[in-house]
Amino acid sequence: MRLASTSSNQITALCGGLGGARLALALGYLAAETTFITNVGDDWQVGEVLVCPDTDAVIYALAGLFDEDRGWGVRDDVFPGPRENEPPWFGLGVRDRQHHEFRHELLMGGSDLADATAIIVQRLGISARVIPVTCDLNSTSIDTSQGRLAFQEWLVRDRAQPQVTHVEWPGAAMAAPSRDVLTSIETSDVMVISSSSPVASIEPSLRVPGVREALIARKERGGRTVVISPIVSGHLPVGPRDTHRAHARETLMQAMGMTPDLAGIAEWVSPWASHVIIDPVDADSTKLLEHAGLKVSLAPILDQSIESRAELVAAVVSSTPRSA
Ligand code: FO1
Repeated sequence: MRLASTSSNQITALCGGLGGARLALALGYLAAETTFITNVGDDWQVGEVLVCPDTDAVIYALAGLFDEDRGWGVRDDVFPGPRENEPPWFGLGVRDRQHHEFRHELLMGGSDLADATAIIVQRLGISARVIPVTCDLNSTSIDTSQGRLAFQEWLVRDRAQPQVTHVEWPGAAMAAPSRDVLTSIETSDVMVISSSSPVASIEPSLRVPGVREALIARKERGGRTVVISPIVSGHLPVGPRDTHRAHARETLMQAMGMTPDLAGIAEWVSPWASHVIIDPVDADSTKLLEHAGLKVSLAPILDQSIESRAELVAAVVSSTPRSA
């Protein structure tokens, strides 16, 4: 399949970890002219080093290093076990740790998170721009039946089991968008939102002052903002990782008062998005999404074959939606 091309640097992606990595892989050569704005809600201090799972998933995917099976970290990495002062349940591979240590040096040397990320990206020979949405702290806090937990404690240590009463971003009001984030949202030809978890991966970025407003202004000007649906309701999760991800996504959506289905997605995105891509297995939800004012295209979302990825990207960049 031939993909429509865009002129230089005209795609901006607001993305989470796995969703961002999969988009980067699907975009192929178009990734080089894409700005990836990444979620920092999952960022987390492990011993001495700051780990940025969503930013790193995108970087690793762009560098051809991403472990697609695991859904995080570096492919073929080895895990020698935790060091002192590190949680035993959060594994850092050797290559992954080197990456965190390099970022740590840059941060200690006075770079902010965006500059450190740009240096890392350049060192890996990546042409795309990768910008953490903010250089300020904007961690996701999970209020549960067992008290307040950091996102990784809830997701990884406790396997998303504690009942969630509330999700919060205590740092959001004081966070400033990183340089070029708002301009990229305002000026790119195509804006694409790609995540497998709306609350964990996208909502933290929308809470950074100015980001949601920039998306709303873009929509009002008639700009194209395409959401790749984080939900494919016609597919049951396959295997324990997928089941865990789906359970976490649903739990967080419910805690935010969203219904964990395509109706919930429609309500969530319709104030700031113009288009939504759903998987062909969900074609019978087209009317529901159109009713929310969204233009709907059908393209394979979960299938990771070359053909399916090309079809997904064609739906993202095409100026006229493929009719559903
Ligand atoms: N997820 C796990 O389930 N177990 C881990 O030990 C783990 C370590 C880890 C290290 C670096 C990194 O970038 C991500 C890591 N993740 C791990 C994934 C991460 O917790 C989440 O999948 C993301 O935060 C969600 O986007």
